[in-house]
Amino acid sequence: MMRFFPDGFLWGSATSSYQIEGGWDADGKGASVWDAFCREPGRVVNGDSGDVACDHYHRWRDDVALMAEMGLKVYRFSISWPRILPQGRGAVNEAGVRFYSDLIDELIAHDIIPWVTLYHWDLPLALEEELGGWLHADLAEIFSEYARVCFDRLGDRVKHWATFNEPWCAAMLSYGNGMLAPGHVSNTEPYVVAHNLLRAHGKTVALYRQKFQLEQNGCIGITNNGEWREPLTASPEDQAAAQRSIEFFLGWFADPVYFGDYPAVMRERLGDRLPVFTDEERAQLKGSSDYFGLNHYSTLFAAEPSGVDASAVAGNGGASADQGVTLSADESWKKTAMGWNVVPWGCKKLLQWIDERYEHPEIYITENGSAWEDEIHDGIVNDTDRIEFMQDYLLACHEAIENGVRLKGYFAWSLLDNFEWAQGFGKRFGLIYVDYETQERTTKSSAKWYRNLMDQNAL
Ligand code: PNW
Repeated sequence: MMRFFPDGFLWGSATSSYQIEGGWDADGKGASVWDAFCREPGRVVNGDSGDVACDHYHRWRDDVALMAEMGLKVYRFSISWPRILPQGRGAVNEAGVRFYSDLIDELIAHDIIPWVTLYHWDLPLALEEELGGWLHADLAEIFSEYARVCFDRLGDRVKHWATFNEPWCAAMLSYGNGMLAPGHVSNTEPYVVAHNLLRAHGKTVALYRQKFQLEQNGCIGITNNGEWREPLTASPEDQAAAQRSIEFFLGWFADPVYFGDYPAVMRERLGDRLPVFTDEERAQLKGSSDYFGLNHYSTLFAAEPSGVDASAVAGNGGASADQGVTLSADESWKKTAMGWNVVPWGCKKLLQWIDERYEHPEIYITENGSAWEDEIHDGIVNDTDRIEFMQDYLLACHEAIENGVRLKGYFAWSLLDNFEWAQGFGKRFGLIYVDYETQERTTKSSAKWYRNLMDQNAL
């Protein structure tokens, strides 16, 4: 049986600047916090860095040709802020603007829609050193000025913008458990950082809507990451724990964007550690996304902590104990090379949860994918695990659509094998295999399978 997706469904694939570009100091680019972080011993597996990565900064033309060959309709990528503004503010680096401008022209020439994220974690190092990065309230204004340059120079051709990629990671993994740059460990900083990211988002969307949207006729939103939390048992306590866990994860960022404020349960449990929005900020935030961008990878069980558990709660970051939820996995679940659980029905349940809570928004899955121990033999990468993963997650998406969820697009993470942050180059998420010695690209079996799916608009 063929399962068709709605007409106009957008099929694509995604990358981010630091993970693929390389050219870390090319043509006037400033350093980012990731350039510095990778140079700190012990931060990244193998001492890997994105100095060269997939060398996309020099190979972009060939990479667009590969995308066209694959049949992509959308290419989601991010702009490196310090390539545009080497110091984070002030003088514009024209060579940086030209790189993205040329890339966008090339995509459009191949009928590929550019979907542009303004921030995928590579903060200009100067802002970290001068102001303390996202801990500083001024970053909201400074970010919106950077965004203004992008709208002004590229917005004539870019019709799909996202302010931030996964602010949860930028708060919890960068400032909570220290896994991502700048590597702070704290149970107060994530809430301050998240607050400033949200303020920056609200300000930037207001700017776009007031000064650019009418003329440029594009849309703007934010991409959040959300994992599903399944109640471990049917008890009311475990059900409440699962709901609380999702609100602490996804609601933390999506509630302000849809309702203008944080979930009540966060205020109850965090008290003064959770900053307060001004009336103006609340008004700016409410309704500040034209679509619901979702990155989804995995699922865990959630339970009310009991006994010894209550003081040592398993979780996702330094401040993760704040939610007061015990997370666990089912032994029988298949795991990817990242150790993440493959649970397609969790994707369907999360889509339905979002549909209900946020009043039936248009949703785009801006990332979904999996890492496996891919090997190349005689020029072939037969990544059947990845095909099975995509097939099963897309079946779950299709069921959600049949149940009324307004899912409008799906972007596979990732186009190319790339620099997987603290994991370095060891984890391969790509539809295209990259030999990092020679920079040779080899289309994996999954890319051919995906091309067929995109062409038919059906599973
Ligand atoms: C996302 N987690 O990161 C990012 O947007 C990508 O840059 C990244 O390569 C991709 O997913 C795969 O990791 C995540 O711990 C990092 O829950 C960590 C988590 C989720 C997403």
